Amino acid sequence: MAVDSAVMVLDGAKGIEPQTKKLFAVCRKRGIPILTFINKMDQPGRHPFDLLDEIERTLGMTAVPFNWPIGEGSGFQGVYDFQNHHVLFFERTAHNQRRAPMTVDSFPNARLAETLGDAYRPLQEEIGLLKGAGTAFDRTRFLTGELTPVFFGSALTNFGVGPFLDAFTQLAPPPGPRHSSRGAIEPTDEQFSGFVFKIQANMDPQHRDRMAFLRICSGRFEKDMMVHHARLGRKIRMTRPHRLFGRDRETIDEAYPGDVVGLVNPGLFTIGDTLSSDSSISFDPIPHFPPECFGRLRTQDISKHKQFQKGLQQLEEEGVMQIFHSPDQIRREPVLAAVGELQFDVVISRLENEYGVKTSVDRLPHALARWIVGDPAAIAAVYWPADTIRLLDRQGRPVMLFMTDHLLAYCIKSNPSIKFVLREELEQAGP
Ligand SMILES: Nc1nc2c(ncn2[C@@H]2O[C@H](COP(=O)(O)OP(=O)(O)O)[C@@H](O)[C@H]2O)c(=O)[nH]1
Ligand SMILES: [Mg+2]
Repeated sequence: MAVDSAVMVLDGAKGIEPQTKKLFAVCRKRGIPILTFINKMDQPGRHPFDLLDEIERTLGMTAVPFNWPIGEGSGFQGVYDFQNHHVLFFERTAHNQRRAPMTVDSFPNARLAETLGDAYRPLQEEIGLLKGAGTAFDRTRFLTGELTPVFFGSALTNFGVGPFLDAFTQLAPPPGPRHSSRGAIEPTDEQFSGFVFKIQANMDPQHRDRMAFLRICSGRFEKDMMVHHARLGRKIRMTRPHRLFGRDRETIDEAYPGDVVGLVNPGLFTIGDTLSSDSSISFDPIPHFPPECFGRLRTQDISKHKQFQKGLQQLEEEGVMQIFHSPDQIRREPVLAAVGELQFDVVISRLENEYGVKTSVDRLPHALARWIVGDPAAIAAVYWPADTIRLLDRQGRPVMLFMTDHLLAYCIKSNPSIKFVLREELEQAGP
């Protein structure tokens, strides 16, 4: 079943991590409902109240627990399920063997007290506190992303995952409409439409091909159908469509709204492309984050120049990072622009594993990038402060790196005749 909903997985010891916030921002922008799974309850972690509080404070979402952990770390005994009024027992031993759930309709409960021992009293108190706090589940607020149902469990030991997925299929809404140049496209619309939301190279080391992931928005997708490619302005044939699950892929004959289809990508697709049987449709662009981390990418393998360039181009097409170059030929190393620190490691390890090129990154202290738009003569005449770096993107458009908001604001103020824009603003304004 296809759904329009996201799962936020938190580490019970770490809570909200920087990448969680970024992904959350995407969901917020699109009003996608979020279910939360707090993982690793079998290990020492933070108190559940502390975690709920962090979700509410940092993400501004009401967090409503659907189950509640009993005991913590090595004393973790299971969860109390508020919906079904039963306790699911966690068993550390016995090859995942599960004890039958115990029905607990009300508290206090003598039988449960006896079963849980020392863990009973805190559970009873915490459930009392939750009842008192009185945040009830509200479907409307869930659908608008203002409220998230929260489930505690342990993925590694497959504890609480099944009940979570059951709740997910119950709660998550079916695929909704998507905004396009011609207004909302409903999943029930007859004309086929979809958009590319992800590209990945070398998914399968045996095939070494690039896969474009197409999300179907309306109509019926059929193998070998001819569709209009909005950005290229021409028709293409949908050959070799795949269904992907983890590392497995199988070819398919048809697909429906909400489904994701993998297309082997011979360089035809980029993220955000619209495919449709109606040539007048073009879906709104996919939002992306401005880069915040920059570094010069060095390689010692001079002999691998071709592989190095190919790797960089493919990783940039996937949206892993962006590549900038110096306008003069003195500094040859490209500058990587990434949304998070982790992406540098991804680039280095993928260049090595998939393209056979060893690299390293020298971090730059800069934190902001802006495209410079204006009369070329005016741009050439700008006096740039010493801490800025002048670069070009792949299309040869000028980009400046700044270390601080303060310095950027200063440059904007001293150069009223030119514009400092984000990539999104640049692309919305058209080429
Ligand atoms: N004890 C325990 N370890 C887990 C659980 N889920 C994942 N891990 C382990 O945690 C490590 C990091 O995985 P995880 O935090 O899920 O991935 P991340 O998304 O890259 O942070 C891996 O070694 C996993 O096997 C769990 O429920 N319990
Ligand atoms: Mg982790």
